[in-house]
Amino acid sequence: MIDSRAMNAAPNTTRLAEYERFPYTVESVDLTFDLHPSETHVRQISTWRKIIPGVTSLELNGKDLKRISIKIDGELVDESRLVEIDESLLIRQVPDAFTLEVVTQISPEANTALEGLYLSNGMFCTQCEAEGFRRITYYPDRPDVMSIFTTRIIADPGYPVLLSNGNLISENQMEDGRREAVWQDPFPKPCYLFALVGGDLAVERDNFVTMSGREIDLRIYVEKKDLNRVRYALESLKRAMKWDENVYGREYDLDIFMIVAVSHFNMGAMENKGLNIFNSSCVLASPDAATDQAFQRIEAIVAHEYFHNWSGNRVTCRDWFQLSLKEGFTVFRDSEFSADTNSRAVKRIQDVNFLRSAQFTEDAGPTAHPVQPLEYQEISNFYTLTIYEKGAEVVRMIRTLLGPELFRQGSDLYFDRYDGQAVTIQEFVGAMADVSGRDFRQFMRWYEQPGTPRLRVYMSHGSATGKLTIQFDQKAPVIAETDSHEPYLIPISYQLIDRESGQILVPETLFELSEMSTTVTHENVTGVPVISLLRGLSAPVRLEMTRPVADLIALARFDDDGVSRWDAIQDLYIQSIGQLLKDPTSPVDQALIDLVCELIRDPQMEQDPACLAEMLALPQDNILWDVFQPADPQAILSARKHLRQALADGASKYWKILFETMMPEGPYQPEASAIGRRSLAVTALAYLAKIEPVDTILEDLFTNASNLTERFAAYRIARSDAAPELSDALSQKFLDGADTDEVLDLWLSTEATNERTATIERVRELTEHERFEWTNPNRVRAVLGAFANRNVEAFYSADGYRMLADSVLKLDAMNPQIAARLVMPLCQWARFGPSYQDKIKSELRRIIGRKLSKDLVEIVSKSID
Ligand code: B3K
Ligand code: ZN
Repeated sequence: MIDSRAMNAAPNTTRLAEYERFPYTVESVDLTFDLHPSETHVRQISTWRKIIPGVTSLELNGKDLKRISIKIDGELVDESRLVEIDESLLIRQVPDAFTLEVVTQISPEANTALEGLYLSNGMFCTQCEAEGFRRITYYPDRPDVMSIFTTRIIADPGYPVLLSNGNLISENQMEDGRREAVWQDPFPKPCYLFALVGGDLAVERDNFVTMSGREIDLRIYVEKKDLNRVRYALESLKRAMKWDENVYGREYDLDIFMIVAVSHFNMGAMENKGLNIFNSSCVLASPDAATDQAFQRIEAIVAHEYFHNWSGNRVTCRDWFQLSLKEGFTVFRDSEFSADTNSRAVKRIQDVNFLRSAQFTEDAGPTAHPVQPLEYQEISNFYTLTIYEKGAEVVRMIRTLLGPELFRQGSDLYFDRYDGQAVTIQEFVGAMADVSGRDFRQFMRWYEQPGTPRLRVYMSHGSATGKLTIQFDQKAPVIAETDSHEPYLIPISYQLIDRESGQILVPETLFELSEMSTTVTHENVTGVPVISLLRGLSAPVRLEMTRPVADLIALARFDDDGVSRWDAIQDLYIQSIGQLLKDPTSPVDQALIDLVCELIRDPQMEQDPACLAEMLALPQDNILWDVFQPADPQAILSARKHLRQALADGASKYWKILFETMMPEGPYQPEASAIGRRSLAVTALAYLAKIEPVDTILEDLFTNASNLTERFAAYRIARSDAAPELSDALSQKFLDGADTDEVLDLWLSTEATNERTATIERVRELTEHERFEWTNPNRVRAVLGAFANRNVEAFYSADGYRMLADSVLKLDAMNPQIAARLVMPLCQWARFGPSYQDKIKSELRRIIGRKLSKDLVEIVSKSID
């Protein structure tokens, strides 16, 4: 047996409690890059001043750097004054104020981790957040060291476009034929916001006039083949700029804003000052190469990165424990932007669904952590759903408690007070406290305690007296030890409606639960009251309440809150799946089928087809696995299929007409109402395919579609329900037409997940496909991420786990961040029944027995002892 602990020495832990200020200020940083694929030289000239007396040495960070020279005030520093351990370089006996000159050599083409400076399809690009700058030069790689950066880039003529942050100062042709560009960013920034791009790129330009009348030059740079797919992102950018002025009073500050699309990127995008770098899949869109969902994602991500210019860049994080300061707030901002731009109800349903299915799972599992974590080994592992999505929910609750006007005053105060500084979450909440006079001490537990609190609600109603009592009990998250848990302040929005008529009996009320248990009463309540709870999901808690079927039906029929209606029908689906798990032959409750038919017929629903589509979608596996513990994924899968079939049969007379009437006609428009109609039409077609052959419809739809959303739907439904010949033919045609990477990824993920053909063997074949690349995270996510997260049948088997573990090990040597993400489904073993657990754990043990990156060690060792 291999001693894993010996192979993977315990990595250093960084702790919030040990935060110390950096003892120097860096007044300016001048960087010169001499770009070359395998030997790039970086010269840093920076000026330093000591701010903490008594310190005599300077600690910098560096990783995988070839050190060429280090000079202080023009003098070479002798090796005897240098101590290099892990990722830190100590220079001893430095003066109180000095100029540092560092020359390093790096190899962008050897950089498959995609952190620091690397090559993507021959283009030089960077990713520095969180700790990538240390792969470029020796520097204090921490967000609280802010400086003014000037960047000179020199490159061969094969790289005509040379970009960095800020304003272009000069460009010139050098005598040796090479070219040079100099950029200067006048705003002090931490090095994680540094960016550089060099390549042969095409550009699309536009401009935006700000609220104070300044004209901003907007540019999107892409590989030449992609120039016809940038317009939508550019339009989205302008909408986001306008929205941030209108809603937050925030104006853009530089004269130029650039976005660059790159093919190889670890996440969605990066908010580098004035030079956002995007995963090409999050910026490129055209009707024939992006689905409706991709259009909406692109709009949201363009906005998110743009919003960071204030929430993240102008006011940044003191340390990485404050990550949610910028991420939670910015996700909240982008979700409100999407809600204002598209359909508010649908956006909120989608966000709530995502939070519950993914963040709640994380918050109950081995990597659960507070929104403001206390410690980490590898910060890259903390770009989590908790930091982003739960962080956004916490900001949403602040707005709910304060109301929109005070919240805006708080945000104005925050930006004003801390402009140009690196601050903490406490300072953000402090600004909200100052404008409102509210005491946020108890509220801060949302940032401090991990886990999802639970809410139980008991109601009693005297029909004779009209007295209604509602008891709200909060319970500690399942992962927290009850005795260490302090009660949360939970904003509970509720309303009471009459079960028969839907009439509002008690209008929407916001109750702040601060104790473990509180009872509220309402007098003179007539009728049969049904409670609509946590409206709009007013707090990120789990509702533990078995609600009578009749109540849920009333909520789904009548409630005026979209989330609450959707939640009610989801609860009915869950109860129905529970029945099927107990007795797979039991019939599905006719009341549920009648409800579905009624919702389809409801003229009000016709106004909001996207909402109806959400209500017709069954709960995701993750949600069901949480409810039916310990989970049996294969049994749950068949119960869910059974319910889907019963709904398809039960509402059989509606599917065809719904499909035919909902599919929008005319030129493709990626706007909310057309997207909603298409989404309902496709949902209906998928149900129709369960009750009768739809091959002709699918073939027609595939051939005549004016857009990728419809063509993709035809192929996807064919893959699960058409005759095998048509299914194979459409798969081949879809691949033949996949002339962009994004369409290829849709094909790869469908082939890796569809119910009929996505066996493990098929998944392996996909990794051997000529267009698959292990070094491109988008390809890896499309095949292996989709397989592990969305192909229950093939993945939840010994061979499935082995295949994922093999892939994780292979990837870890190239790109640790991606390996650490991909391994997650294995780390959730504790949710499953014993027959699953042992097989999963044995793969985890095999992984931990190898020499691993610190990213992967942290994740795997947290999930297995
Ligand atoms: N701030 C970046 C994420 C960087 C992740 C580094 N591992 C994108 C975003 O949230 O806007
Ligand atoms: Zn962000």
